[in-house]
Amino acid sequence: ARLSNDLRQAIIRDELFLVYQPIVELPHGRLAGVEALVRWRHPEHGLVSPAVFIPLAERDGQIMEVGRWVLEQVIHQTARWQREYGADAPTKVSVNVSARQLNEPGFPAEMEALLSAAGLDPARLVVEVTETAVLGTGVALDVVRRLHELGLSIALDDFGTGQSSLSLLVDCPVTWLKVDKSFVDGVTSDSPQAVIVNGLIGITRGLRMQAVAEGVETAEQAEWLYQAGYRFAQGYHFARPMPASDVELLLTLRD
Ligand code: G
Ligand code: G
Ligand code: MN
Ligand code: NA
Repeated sequence: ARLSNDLRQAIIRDELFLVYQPIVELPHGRLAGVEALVRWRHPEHGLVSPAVFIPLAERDGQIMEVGRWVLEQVIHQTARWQREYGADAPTKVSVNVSARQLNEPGFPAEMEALLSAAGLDPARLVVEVTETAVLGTGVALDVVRRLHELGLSIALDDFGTGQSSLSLLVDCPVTWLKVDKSFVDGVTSDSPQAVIVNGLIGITRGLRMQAVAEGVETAEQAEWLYQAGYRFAQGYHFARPMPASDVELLLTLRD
């Protein structure tokens, strides 16, 4: 309850901030995009993980304000990169959207208003949703379809760990399949996870989607994934989540 009250003040007191984790192209590791991840610097407890406060905010409804703040920040940052770096700007910026936001029928209109106010091309933005969030109700699937119609692309996050319904890949306009770290962790051993990660490449190819391997931590995993057909990856082996200014350093250093 304390933390929940504190979160109410966090936006006003400017305690939330965003970091961006590079998504890279294999095998060379060229920057393909970034994923925005929210952080909370609590005045007493220091950094509070979104793994703690996002579920909390989902339960008490504050996710609507937190989610809106995240979206505004991401859209402004992306528009600024587009203006200042043009063709060299991060091609795609991903933002995580929670179940509550997806169940808000007004969400696509809110998204459209924010994009047009910032003059941002919707094609720059990727909305990351989880299987569980989309499967909840008919509203969520409809909202996802409308976001796609606006020109945003959709990423299915943590794929394989939710209520993995393959029919979702049929019903939902998914462009990016983000294969969860828990599977990627097992690729270099003779494991069921390796078989699944291998198999998902065939599915994404056939369905004209792109697979992204999440949580890549070693060169061996990166090499294995490349050999298996993966062209996109994300993880500490390549880069940790970083402030926007560090992303700009990468942009100026890029080829
Ligand atoms: O960044 P980190 O690995 O600590 O994130 C932990 C969890 O919080 C992940 O599941 C991630 O998707 C989620 N998360 C991070 N930032 C956001 C955000 O801006 N919105 C939502 N809804 N979830 C986020
Ligand atoms: O649920 P989602 O995939 O959005 O969560 C992404 C989270 O995973 C972020 O909090 C990010 O900090 C974390 N992350 C990204 N790459 C790695 C990695 O290589 N190893 C570990 N342990 N965590 C990672
Ligand atoms: Mn994500
Ligand atoms: Na994920």
